[in-house]
Amino acid sequence: MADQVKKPVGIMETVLRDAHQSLIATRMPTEIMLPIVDKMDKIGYHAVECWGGATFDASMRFLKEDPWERLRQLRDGFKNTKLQMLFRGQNILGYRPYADDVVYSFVEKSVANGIDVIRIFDCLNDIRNLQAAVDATNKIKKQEGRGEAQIALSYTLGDAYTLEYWADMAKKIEEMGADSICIKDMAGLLVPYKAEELVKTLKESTKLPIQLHTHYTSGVASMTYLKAVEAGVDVIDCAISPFALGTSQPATEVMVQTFKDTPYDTGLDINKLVEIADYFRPYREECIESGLMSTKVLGVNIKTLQYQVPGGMLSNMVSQLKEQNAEDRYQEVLEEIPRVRKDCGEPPLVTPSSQIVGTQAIFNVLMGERYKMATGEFKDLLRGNYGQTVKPMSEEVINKVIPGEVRHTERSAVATGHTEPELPGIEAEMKQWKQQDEDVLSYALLPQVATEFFKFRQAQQEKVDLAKADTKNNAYPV
Ligand SMILES: [Mn+2]
Repeated sequence: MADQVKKPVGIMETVLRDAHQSLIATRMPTEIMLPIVDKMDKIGYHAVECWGGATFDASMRFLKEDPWERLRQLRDGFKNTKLQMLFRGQNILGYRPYADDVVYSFVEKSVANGIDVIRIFDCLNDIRNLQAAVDATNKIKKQEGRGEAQIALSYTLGDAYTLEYWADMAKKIEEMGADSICIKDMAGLLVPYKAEELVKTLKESTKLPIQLHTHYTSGVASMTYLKAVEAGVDVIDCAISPFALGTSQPATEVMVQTFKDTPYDTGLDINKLVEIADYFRPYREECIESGLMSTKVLGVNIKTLQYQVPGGMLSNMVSQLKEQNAEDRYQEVLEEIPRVRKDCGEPPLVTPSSQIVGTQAIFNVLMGERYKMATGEFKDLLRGNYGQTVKPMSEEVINKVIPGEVRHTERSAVATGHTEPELPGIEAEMKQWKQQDEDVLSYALLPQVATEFFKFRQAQQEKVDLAKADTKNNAYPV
């Protein structure tokens, strides 16, 4: 191998975002992250992923933390390492399409508070829903010299998803002005030899760097990375070992050692990585002890490959069935999911399409008649409000669920009527809570969760102020 040209593979570390999202429901607080940031900054990672929809939601909802403040603190510590975030296209970090002014503002504030790379995906792979976020990132890059747009293809299986389909997508992404492409295999469906084929095809179709993101859920992920790296993939997403495997990513140290002394040698120092692992191990033990990390997420779940259902969707499904006292219908629902997916145009299963398809499958099974009832979100999907699917939807299902209704063919923001600037109205609605510009965006994405958080923040501040108050002179410090 010595005479081969060196092509070091980059490692993106996911422990501060996807790894804890996948293993402990996104509950890692900032205080666990900060003490190790300095050491992580000296590793030489391609990037560290630290922000996204779930981290944004969980930090306000459960941890009572300001996600923007977390980002600023991480930025302060990471002096040499790029920080990366995940972005749901026109849905930003939320669950509905927003007008373009919100997308532009969110991208601007993300970069201003510390993000370098924005990974943008759409749950239907309708790339029209990615354009505003890519343009917004390129605008900031021009102004600030910082900010990269990475487009993620939501990887999935089905008749429509041929190598030609992915090659064509890669070309379109390059034309859109993205800086790199990610194959986002959120369910762990990409098996090793298919990965080799796919990476080779993408490499022939585009000059953009290719990054691979997968989950260990189905047990094949390390082998998938091996074949993908041999086929020329540029960066792989990994998690430090205490937060790796199971529904998370392959372990960073394992991949580093795998490629050591090969042309793909990452150049990362295993001894330094061991120190990072040593730091996170006691926290992992704590999470297992408290039940936050369940053994259910740690093994191999072969149903993922069998039914092509992402791990997170499986656990959601189980808890939804539990609530209905219908856990015994699990197998039926599992078999219904691919049928519902076919009916609505065979979309990838990723937030929010995964929840939409999963919940509808549960309805279909529990009601004893398919589409006797449909969720509002499922109707919206049929109406074209999320954008266009690759395959046509079932006319029969459309006629049953939304008979006679208008169906849209535009990109999601236009289909749902979000064509006028939204921010002024949103700001007017929440101005009593505003302490920083970023608060308007938090409220825009999660109005209820943000309001609860703002109330909590205010209560905390008033308590602090009271303690500081100079009661003798009836004066407060300024
Ligand atoms: Mn993921």
